[in-house]
Amino acid sequence: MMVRAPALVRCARTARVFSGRIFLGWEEHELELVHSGKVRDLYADGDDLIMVASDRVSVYDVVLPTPIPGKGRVLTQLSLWWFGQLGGVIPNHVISGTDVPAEWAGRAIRCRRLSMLPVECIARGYLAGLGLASYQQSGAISGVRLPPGLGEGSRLPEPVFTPTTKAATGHDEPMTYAEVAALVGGSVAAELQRATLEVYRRGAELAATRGVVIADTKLEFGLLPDGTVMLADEVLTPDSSRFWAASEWQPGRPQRSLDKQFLRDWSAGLDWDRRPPGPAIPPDVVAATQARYQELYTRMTGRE
Ligand code: Q0Z
Repeated sequence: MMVRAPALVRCARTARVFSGRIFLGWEEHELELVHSGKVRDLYADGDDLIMVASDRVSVYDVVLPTPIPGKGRVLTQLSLWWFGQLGGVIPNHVISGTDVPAEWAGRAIRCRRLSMLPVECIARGYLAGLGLASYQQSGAISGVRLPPGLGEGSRLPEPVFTPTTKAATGHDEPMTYAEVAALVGGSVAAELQRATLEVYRRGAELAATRGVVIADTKLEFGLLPDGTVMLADEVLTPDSSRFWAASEWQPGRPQRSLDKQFLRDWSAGLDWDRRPPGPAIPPDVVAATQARYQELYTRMTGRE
């Protein structure tokens, strides 16, 4: 994990009382960096957390040295929009998309600190990645038998809940539903499965009306002190889900990524072993990728 000095940021959160009146003042204080991910950072601000999306981008799990301008804003605004759309499905950790330090405006979310559940909750509606590998080996994913004759990119008869472990290091391992229940208890496991499949169904259905296939998605959940299960982290962004153009979808071959295909096509032509450090991205590929993220956001939300 990358360790950085705490950021000194301006935060309008301090209430002070003078002669019976409350003043909300701008005051500088330190935020402690609690996690640094490949493309996002997580800070603590008192009891709250602030999730900050950067413009960093990864291909084949390697972060490239060149940022994609606007990517952090697009992913943050898309996630906030989905949290709003999905409020009736499950409560979420968002406190505010605007009460954040000015230097992170538009690409940070203030959220409630939850007790995170140690399960990556994945819903799959199409066969790709580890779901495809599992199907080809055993004809099943996460203990759910699938019909024969499916191939890469095939649509599943219905979405399947395919949870995995959250490994601190190394790779996440598939879990059966029974293993999730043994880990978090039967009633929480049932809620994770219900909410994961419902978020995926609603997201995929809405995306379909905009010409976008959401093949699968990974969600994270946490608990309030009273035991309420809440949706946390990011939701239905291209960093947590596979987005394909419906017009290009063709089962039986690898699908083209709606967001990262220009990066993949360009990097495939390089003499690079897909290990760090990654190569600098040329300006035309940056511009094309930036336009893809922007277009995806506008297509889904109707916003600029
Ligand atoms: C999210 C992550 C990121 C690196 C912890 N509401 C919450 N309460 C407690 N913990 C988390 C959340 Cl969202 C939490 N992550 C993932 C996010 C950078 C890692 F922005 N880890």
